[in-house]
Amino acid sequence: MKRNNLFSIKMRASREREHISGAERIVTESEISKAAKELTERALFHPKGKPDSINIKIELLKKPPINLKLLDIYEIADRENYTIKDILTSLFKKANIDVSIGLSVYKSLISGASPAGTVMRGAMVVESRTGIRLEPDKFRGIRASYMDITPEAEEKLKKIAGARFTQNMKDAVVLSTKVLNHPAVIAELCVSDDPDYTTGYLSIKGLGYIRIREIKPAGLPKGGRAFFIKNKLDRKGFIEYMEATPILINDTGNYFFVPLSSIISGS
Ligand code: PML
Repeated sequence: MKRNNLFSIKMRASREREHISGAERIVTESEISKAAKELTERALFHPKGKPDSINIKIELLKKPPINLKLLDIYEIADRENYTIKDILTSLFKKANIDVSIGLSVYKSLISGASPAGTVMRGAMVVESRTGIRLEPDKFRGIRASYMDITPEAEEKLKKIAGARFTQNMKDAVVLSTKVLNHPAVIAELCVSDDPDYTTGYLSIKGLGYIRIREIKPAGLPKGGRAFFIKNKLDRKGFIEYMEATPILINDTGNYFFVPLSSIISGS
């Protein structure tokens, strides 16, 4: 289906100024009301509680979105055979990320990566060899925004994921596909800050989105994202891409439920 005159619609919900949830869509004019209703309901019935403020922002996209194919999704079938440290160590090696830097980024995310020890609204941006953080505001971080998946591609994703499909996963793999498409990014690590959602992921350039069950203990209200980058970065262009360039996923890849060893040996 041809999709002209597209609108970005974003929801942000908070209570006593503290962020509870956020989500966004890219839709045609005729889809705006339905999408606004769905996003409002998501805000109202979020596991983190009732908001006292819901902000819905609707704007016409100034430029057409770039179409991308969704990353392939992997789920570690034998997760229970390993500690989280073993899994992250193997995956950081696979991603060419210095393991001690990777593990220290993971620890920052699960303890609150802002200088105040709170959850950041955006992502840490980390040089993969030095560990230097490059986001201009270390309280806020860099937020990937303006992305969605077409209804046709979402249907395909539901088919390949089956019972493993969740709304959180869909939003996350769409976001990660945008993030990994930037030439400087080699990987993205994510731990949800929702205390009940304990599945996270590491996406690796050239491989895909690797879902990691029990990436954190249940009940922990901490988490966040980290973008691992190569040593050189045009910061202005990077922020413009992450925060302002629209991306629309129009095709999906595969969903693999496989042992860790086969993910590590894949290319
Ligand atoms: C979030 O809460 O924003 C992160 C969701 C991570 C989803 C991981 C998955 O289920 O694949």
